[in-house]
Amino acid sequence: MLESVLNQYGIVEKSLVVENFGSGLINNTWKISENGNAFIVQKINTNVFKKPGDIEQNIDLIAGFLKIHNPDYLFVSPLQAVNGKSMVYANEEDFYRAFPFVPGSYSKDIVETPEQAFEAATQFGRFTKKLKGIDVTKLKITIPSFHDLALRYNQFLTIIETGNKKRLAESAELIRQLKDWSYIVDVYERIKRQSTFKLRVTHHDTKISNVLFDKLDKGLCVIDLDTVMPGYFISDLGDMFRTYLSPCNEDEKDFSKVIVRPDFFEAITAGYLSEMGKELTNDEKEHFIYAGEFMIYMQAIRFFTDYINGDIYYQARYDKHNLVRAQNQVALLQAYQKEKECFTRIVGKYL
Ligand code: GN1
Ligand code: MG
Repeated sequence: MLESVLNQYGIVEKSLVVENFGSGLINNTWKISENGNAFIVQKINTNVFKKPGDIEQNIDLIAGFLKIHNPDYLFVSPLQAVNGKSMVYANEEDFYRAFPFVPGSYSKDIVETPEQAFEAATQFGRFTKKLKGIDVTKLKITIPSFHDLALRYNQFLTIIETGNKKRLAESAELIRQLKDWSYIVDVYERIKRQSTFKLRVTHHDTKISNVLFDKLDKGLCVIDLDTVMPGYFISDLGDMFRTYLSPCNEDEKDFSKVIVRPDFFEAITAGYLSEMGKELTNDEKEHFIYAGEFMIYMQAIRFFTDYINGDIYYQARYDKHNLVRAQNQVALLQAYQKEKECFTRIVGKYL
């Protein structure tokens, strides 16, 4: 299959080295190397991205805007296939696209140092800032209601009424805890009504593996732009808190290892605000710490809903994998909330 995709990009070299690349749960990604040249090829999950053409249009719109307004910004555009399109399909329904591999770049799955967190947060802040001025209403919504916490919460309420009774009975304590946090949804409902919260070009998947670093560990650019859509800054900032603060990720089963590191919180804050500090409104600044609660809570609900649904969205590698992920995120949110006073002091230094 991959061979026919590569052919459509005019790559026919026989001595290709094909490696799996990255650790995403949704799309499949490979690195293809041939004689010192390298490409990234990605298969789009069309169960999640129902209209892959929309992704292509968004990337074209962004690339066009940057070319005029910020030509020096490093933006990795998809490669054109022989037929001139940047997306090809094989098997009638599977969509693929390819990117040039940025020479000397590498990506990482784990944030090891506060400096790396600072670099990543600077990159995601810069991405939104460089796209200031674009008409966000022209961007396609590649996943409808993707970070709409109110909708996610309603899906959770529905599934706890209609889902698998045995799995629900075993999860009573977790459900109680998730319901106790419903005030996080109320805050979001208010945000949606406020004109003081701006819709900006938002990445919506700010995990560390979506940043390219150079050999000196400096951030180069952001990648994986499928979920770039209009959104609130709390999505991007909050997902960095969610994924960089703890030394372990959402798959960790030993929840005593799920802790939050204030020095990493400070690094994210400093990096993000170095780009976005002058852009945020006062109301947005007041929700800086809320961003983490918003994203961690939403992810807990999404994993749990999928677990009760029979693991149809997130690839589960073992029976209770999505339950463990949900419990892990609950532990993370508890640890996060314990540090709120400390976070308030840190944010006060930068805002
Ligand atoms: C998915 O596939 P990946 O790792 O880029 C998900 C994110 C979640 C994440 C949790 C389109 O991202 O929203 O935060 O898993 N992406 C989509 O690991 O649902
Ligand atoms: Mg992604």
